[in-house]
Amino acid sequence: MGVVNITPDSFSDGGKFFEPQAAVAHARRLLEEGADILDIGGESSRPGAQPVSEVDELQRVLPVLSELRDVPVSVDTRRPAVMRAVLAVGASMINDIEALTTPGALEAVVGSDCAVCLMHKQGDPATMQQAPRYEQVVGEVKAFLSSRIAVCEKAGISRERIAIDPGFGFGKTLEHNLVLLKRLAELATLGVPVLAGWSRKSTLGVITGRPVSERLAASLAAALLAVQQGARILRVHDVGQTRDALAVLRALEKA
Ligand code: 7PM
Repeated sequence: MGVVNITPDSFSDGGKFFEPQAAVAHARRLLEEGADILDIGGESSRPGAQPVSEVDELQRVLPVLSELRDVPVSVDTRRPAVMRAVLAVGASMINDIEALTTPGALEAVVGSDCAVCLMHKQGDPATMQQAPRYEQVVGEVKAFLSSRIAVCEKAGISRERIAIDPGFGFGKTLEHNLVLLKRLAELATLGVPVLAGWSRKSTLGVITGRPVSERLAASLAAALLAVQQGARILRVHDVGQTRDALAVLRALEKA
């Protein structure tokens, strides 16, 4: 899954893809590099990001989405009205960091055949990194995702449509993120594909001491480790390089 940011305050791209045409061009490049699906978002979930109005979010996402009707596109949004609007113009997946807990979100997706990504987070983006606390992080994340799968199925969203995500960096310390990565296979036992997003994240900055522009090697290492623990979808900025790293893993599996 290739990340296409359309937010002017996007943390790793400096807002340079805000113009719809630039975002579409970036999306096309990620597809050429081997992305199977693109994740586009008009509201930054970065801690401390400026809130974006619903109208602004739609004005950012819809022009890009309508240029990408021929390819699988996931839309990163928490708003039911945005979900309905993007599904009406052909979005393939809703990537919701709230795991469809917002009132009206389940109803917004149930009538379509889109895929959904249910992500775990603790707290809200503005404050979630201040003091994340868990008794047992893997058990709590797994129980939350399991209950959201059950709620979705009860609402009429079949399992085949669902992916789950522990939400690396979303209300998690370095240690929480590492335990979740080490034991990611335990989430895979829930029986739906696991999505992992480590690309360029600040946890990798803590581990390596490097700024966001220098986290490619660490991102590739984390991506491979996630796949070794059962991840099926990788949310990444650097699609071509991730493809190459995965090719080495695949070659090893065949040997
Ligand atoms: C700070 C925290 C800055 C997170 C930027 C981010 C994920 C996501 C994002 C993820 C799913 C980023 C992120 N991360 N959706 N959206 N899983 N499903 O690195 O890990 O772009 S935003």
